Amino acid sequence: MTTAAPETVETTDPSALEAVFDAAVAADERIEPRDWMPDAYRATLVRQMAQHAHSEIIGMQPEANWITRAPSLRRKAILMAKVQDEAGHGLYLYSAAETLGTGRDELLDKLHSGRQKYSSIFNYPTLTWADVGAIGWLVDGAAITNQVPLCRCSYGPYARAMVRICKEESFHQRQGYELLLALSRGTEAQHAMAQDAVDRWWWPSLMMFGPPDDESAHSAQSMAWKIKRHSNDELRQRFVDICVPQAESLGLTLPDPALRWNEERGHHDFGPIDWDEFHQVLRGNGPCNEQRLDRRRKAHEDGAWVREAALAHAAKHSAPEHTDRTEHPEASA
Ligand code: FAQ
Repeated sequence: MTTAAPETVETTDPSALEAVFDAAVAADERIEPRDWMPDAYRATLVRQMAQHAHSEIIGMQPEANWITRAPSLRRKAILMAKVQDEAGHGLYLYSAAETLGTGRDELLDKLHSGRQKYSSIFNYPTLTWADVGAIGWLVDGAAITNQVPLCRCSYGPYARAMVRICKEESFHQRQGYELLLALSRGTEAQHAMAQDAVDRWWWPSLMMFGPPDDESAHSAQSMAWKIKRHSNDELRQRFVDICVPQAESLGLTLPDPALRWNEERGHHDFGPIDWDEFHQVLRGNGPCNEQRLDRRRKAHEDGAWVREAALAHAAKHSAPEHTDRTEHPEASA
C-alpha cells in the first residue's frame, strides 16, 4: 500500500486488520504481497490470475498452428514475435501469482488436471490464415478491453503486470487488424476468407467477457474489492461499440442481424449470445479442448529436462565452491 501498510499496524485483531484493508481499497491504494489481506481476496486473485496465465500459454497454440504456413517472411516474423509475447505474458502472470504464495508448479498441475480454467476462446480451431488476423483483431481486442481496467486492479503485482501486457496486446490487435485489412482489400477469395474468419470468431469473442452479469458468480465481490473495475456486460458492450466502426473500415460484416445503433442508450444493440455453447466449452466439450490440454501436457513433459538443467545450474551457482572461485584474483580481471 502506498500509505499505512497493514503490517505496520500494531494489532493482530482480524477485524482491525480487515478495517485497514478495506480503507486502503476504498482509498484506491494498492495492496502489496506483504500486506494483510482477507483469505477470500487472496483466493479470488489466485483463481483469476491463474486462469489468465493459463489462457496466455494455451492461447499460443491456435496461432502457432500457422507459423510454418505464414504467407511471407514478414508475416512469419510478426507471428513468431506475437506467440513469444504470449509466453512472456504467462510468465509475468505466474510470477505475479507467486507473490500470493502459490507456486507455478501447483498452478500448472491444476491446469493439466483440469482443476483450473483457461479462456473459452482458445478451444476453437484456426482453420485458415485469416483466423490469425481475426484472433489479433477480435481476441486481442477483447483481451485489451477487459485488461486495460485491470491495470488499476487493487493488487499491485497484478496491476503492474497488466501495464506491460496491455502495451503488447495493443500491438497484437493492430497486426491482426492490418492483416485482415490486407485480405479484405485483396482478391475475392481473400476477402471471403477474412469474412469467414470474422463470422466464426465474433460470437466466441463476445463470450470471452464471461457470463451475463446476473449469472456472474464473482463479479459483485471482485468489483467491491476493485479487482474488477467493470462488469462483464459493461465490457462486452464497450467491445461491441468499438468493433462496429472498425468492421466498417475493414469492409467486413459482423455476423449479427440484430446489431444496430440505439440512440436512446448511446450503444449498439446486439443479438442473443448462445450461452449453451459457452457452458459446453467450459465443460470441456468445445471443438479443441482435448487437443489443447493434451498438447500442453506434452509440452510440459518435453520441457522437464530444461527445468532440471535450470535447477542444477542454480544449485551449482549457489554452492560454496562457486563463491570461492569468484573470489580468485583472476575472476575480477
Ligand atoms: N472462459 O463470475 P464470473 C488473452 C468462468 S487472455 C473460461 O464472471 P470472473 C490474451 C470464471 O472463471 C484471455 N471461463 O468470473 C491472448 C468462473 O469460473 P470459476 C483471458 C470463464 O472471474 C490473446 C465462472 O466462469 N483473460 O486472450 C470465462 O469474475 C490472443 C463465472 O464467471 C483473462 O483471464 C471464459 N471466457 O470474470 C492470448 C482476463 N468467463 O473460476 C493469446 C482476466 C468466465 O468460478 C492469444 N480475467 N469464466 O470456476 C477476468 O477478467 C475474469 O476472470 C473474467 C471472468 C472476466 C474472464
